[in-house]
Amino acid sequence: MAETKKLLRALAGERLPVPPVWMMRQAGRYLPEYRATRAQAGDFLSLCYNPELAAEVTLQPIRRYGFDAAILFADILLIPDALGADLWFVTGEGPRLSTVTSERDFAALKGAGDIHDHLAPVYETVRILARELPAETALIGFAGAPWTVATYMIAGRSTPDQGPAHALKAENTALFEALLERLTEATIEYLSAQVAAGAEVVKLFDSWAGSLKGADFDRYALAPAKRIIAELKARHPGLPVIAFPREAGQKYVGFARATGADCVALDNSVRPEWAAAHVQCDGCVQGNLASSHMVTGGRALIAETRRVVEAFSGGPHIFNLGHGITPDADPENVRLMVETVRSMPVR
Ligand code: 1CP
Repeated sequence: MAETKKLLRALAGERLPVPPVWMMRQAGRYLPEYRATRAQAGDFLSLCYNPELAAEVTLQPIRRYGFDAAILFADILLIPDALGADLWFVTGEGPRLSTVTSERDFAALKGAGDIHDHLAPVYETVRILARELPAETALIGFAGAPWTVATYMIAGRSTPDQGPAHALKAENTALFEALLERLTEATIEYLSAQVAAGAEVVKLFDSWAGSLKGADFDRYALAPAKRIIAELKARHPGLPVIAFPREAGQKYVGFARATGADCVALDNSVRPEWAAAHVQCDGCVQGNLASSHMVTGGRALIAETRRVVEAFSGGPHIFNLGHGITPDADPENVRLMVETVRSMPVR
């Protein structure tokens, strides 16, 4: 049967007259219905581990906007939680974790194969979504890439420059690499279980890849992605993978080829015209409207949305933002973006 889901067609390398569209953090605080369900769950982590409510918030933006893809509602920090780190969220500030900076901390972590009991509610969310999503909507599972997750585990919180992780990498390389290895294995286990539960695509978020330079980027961003993708594709032949080495800059060139990713997601620090010439030549790209337009709206939103669609119109493209939508965004601007993408003259 010919594939009918537009997202899967783009990921298979097809250039579509109208690109599929979805949005990072599309289930989130800018939506009043999300805030209501989160209040019902009590707090953010309880929402992540409640399959019915997590499925509900995943579906909310699909009902509202008819996006071509739904992304599982969960968080990249559920892996450290499942490995036995303490995790909590401080309202208005973000995540806090117990830190891993010594051999003793590392020895207390669970093995990669021991995460599934803890993460069973997430797999149940995927099963509910696979059942309830409209036939034309693709289901994306995800995990954080090992480097990005390690930056939170080492620092115990979000850091502007990933300083503590860079310090451990320099001062105790063996421990740092052991942590990345554990995370690589756990990520393979976690994503593989999401696929078994019904995820049709997986995305690897390396949000802090941009702070790895030169050989460090190849060793700690590119190599783990390559290994995760190879193992997932061995276990699930034909599984499409989106990689997001955020702020990789010049390192976006050749990243898909080097890692085996079917698509690279672009942040908005790269010009779409440049990326069309240097990245899209290897296959599908995703991106890359600045999320600030979801706050400001108006003619600039329309003009920049058209510019992104135009720039990538020569090849396979998935329309998205360059990073997650922010809580201060206006839901009506999201509608304007989707309408603009879908009402452009057919190419
Ligand atoms: O208060 C709230 O309700 C929580 C806000 C929130 C949300 C909606 C957090 C806390 N996580 C999420 C969900 C989430 N996180 C999804 C769900 C699906 C969707 O996109 O709709 C996804 C894919 C993520 C991924 C995620 N979490 C990333 C990678 C993508 C990115 O934004 O770069 C990262 C870095 C996180 C960590 C995280 N989770 C939440 C916060 C506040 C943070 C820290 C972010 C930072 O360090 O700046």
